[in-house]
Amino acid sequence: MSDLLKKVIDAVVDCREILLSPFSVETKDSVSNLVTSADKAVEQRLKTELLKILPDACFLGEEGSRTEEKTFRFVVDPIDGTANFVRNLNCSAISVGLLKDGVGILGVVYNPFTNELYYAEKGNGAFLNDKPIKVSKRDFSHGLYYTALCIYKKGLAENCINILREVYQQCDDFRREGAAALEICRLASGKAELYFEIRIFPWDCCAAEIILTEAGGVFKHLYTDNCDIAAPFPIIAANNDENLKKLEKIVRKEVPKLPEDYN
Ligand code: LIP
Repeated sequence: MSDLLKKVIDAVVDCREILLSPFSVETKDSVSNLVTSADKAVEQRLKTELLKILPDACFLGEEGSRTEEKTFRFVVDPIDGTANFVRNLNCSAISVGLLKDGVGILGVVYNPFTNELYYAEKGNGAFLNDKPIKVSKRDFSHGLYYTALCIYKKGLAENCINILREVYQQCDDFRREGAAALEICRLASGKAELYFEIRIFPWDCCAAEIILTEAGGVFKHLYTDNCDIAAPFPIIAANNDENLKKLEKIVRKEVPKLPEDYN
């Protein structure tokens, strides 16, 4: 493990006590879009600590922290699965990805409630609690499909339901946990095979994308020529190329291009 990865992991795990302490809750632009004092405290702590570790980097956080663009960029979701966190469902994670020229080189996803620590560094494999992880070899018909119905833009739910209906007829079963970073790490650790989310933000999936690809999985941003590094996009992911292609065909049939009211 590189010194950089170890320092990033230490900074993430050091935020554990914030998530285990009392917090206050506010709503952002919709009743479902919550932010807590813990989200804000973790984001501020990580912005300080990560930029100490790598002063040449810039920072992009879900709760609004954003510094001037540089070659290296930390992309941080202080609490992925905030709605779960507010309800004490213990299915939330701190997610830190590091990009170099827009390409993922390091990812850490940490659920302090279950002490699950996923991490990866480009070219060095993926790990869960220091044990190597790999995607499964299951085919589509035996695949477990993770998806969401677009909580922050429920007008897109119909598309997601139509895709779910089609995938469900051809896969084994589906799951929804409400924390993209952890769900994508389920694919990386061989516990699930398929993932689609119609509208996800970079901080939700940046770290998990690196962990999944280092575990042998595949990940694809659809319809994106976004120059805005904080814009949402649709993603698909799978344990192998064959399953990804099958999933992509179903998705593109229902959503051939970005929907009109997407952003
Ligand atoms: C959440 C994601 C989840 C997605 C939700 C939300 P947040 O992240 O992890 O998978 O479906 O819309 O984006 O907002 O709790 O950090």
